[in-house]
Amino acid sequence: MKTAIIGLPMTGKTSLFAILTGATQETRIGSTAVRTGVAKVPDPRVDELARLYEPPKITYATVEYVDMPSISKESLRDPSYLASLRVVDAFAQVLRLFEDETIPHEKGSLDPVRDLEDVETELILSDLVVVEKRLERLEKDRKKIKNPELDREFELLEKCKALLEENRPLRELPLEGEEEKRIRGFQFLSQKPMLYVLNLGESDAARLHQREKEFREQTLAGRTHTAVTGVCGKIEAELAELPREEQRDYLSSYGLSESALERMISATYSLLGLMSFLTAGETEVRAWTIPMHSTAVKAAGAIHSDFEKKFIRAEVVNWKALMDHQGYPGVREKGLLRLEGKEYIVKDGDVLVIRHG
Ligand SMILES: Nc1nc2c(ncn2[C@@H]2O[C@H](COP(=O)(O)OP(=O)(O)O)[C@@H](O)[C@H]2O)c(=O)[nH]1
Ligand SMILES: [Mg+2]
Repeated sequence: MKTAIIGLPMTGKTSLFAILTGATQETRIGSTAVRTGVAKVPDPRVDELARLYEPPKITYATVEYVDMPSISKESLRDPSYLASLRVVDAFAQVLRLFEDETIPHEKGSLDPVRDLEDVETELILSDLVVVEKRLERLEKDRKKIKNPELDREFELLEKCKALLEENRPLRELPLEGEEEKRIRGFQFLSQKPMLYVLNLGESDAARLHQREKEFREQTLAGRTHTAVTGVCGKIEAELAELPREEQRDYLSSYGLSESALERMISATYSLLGLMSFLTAGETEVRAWTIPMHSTAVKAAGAIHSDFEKKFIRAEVVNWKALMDHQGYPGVREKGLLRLEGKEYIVKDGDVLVIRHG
């Protein structure tokens, strides 16, 4: 899973990228380089299972973050900038709410809703150019050849155009059956699921969840495929400097129970409809990311394509049950280990053993 961190200049994108990925913060103002980093998905279930099995290898799920140079009319005309945006699964747009007179804001004042709308408009205009070009091409082709495929694509793009012209993002376009596949190839920017990251000042840290709630209810009402997480860049940067065992206390002194990374990941997972299952044993404890409502055979395929092809059945137990009974002999004895077939719908926190041919 790949998320691009986007937004206006001086909103805290690079700072957030550094917090999430542990990359060194070389804040080069106005930098045009695209940086990619990997964040481990914090997962207490993996930690606990690893304490039980003490395996030589512990593997967390990972998320890739891309630190994008600021978004603007100009940057959105740069083909390599566009290419970097097109390939990601989701955007995280940083909205600046922290005040700091020494750090100028491009628009001269703090207004997250305005910033959100301005960036949205740029994404919409960028998609509109693509749609119009393709429609022109299709119009010519349809005069030359009769092909129902072209007609359907034309109809779909006409719908896209109508929505974009209302200044609405393609995220909000209801898609039926085939259309989903047909539109995918375009990798439209305004269609990407959007996580808004409110970068709050320190004085707002204790009200972080309140600010999220207000934003969700007031600003995001009716905006489908969007989510919000509040972060306080300053606090998170200080947090990263602390030894692990002091981090929880530091967070809870601000009334927070999770770090920005944890909150951003869980918001992104639910925005994208993702979840994790686990595998655990003496050799490795590992978390795997799959779409919600995946079948056991699909989960097997996430581990190895051969497991999917030669799937026989899955042994399934909830991770907590496995912990409570200190391993497989215990859960077997209690009858908590279930045998499931191909069509079993895997649940978040299931520990799987795939039996395959
Ligand atoms: N006070 C304060 N300053 C911040 C915060 N986040 C970032 N900054 C500062 O704002 C400036 C721009 O940050 P940067 O992450 O480079 O922003 P970008 O242009 O969006 O990548 C830097 O001087 C940061 O130290 C924050 O939460 N609070
Ligand atoms: Mg930056």
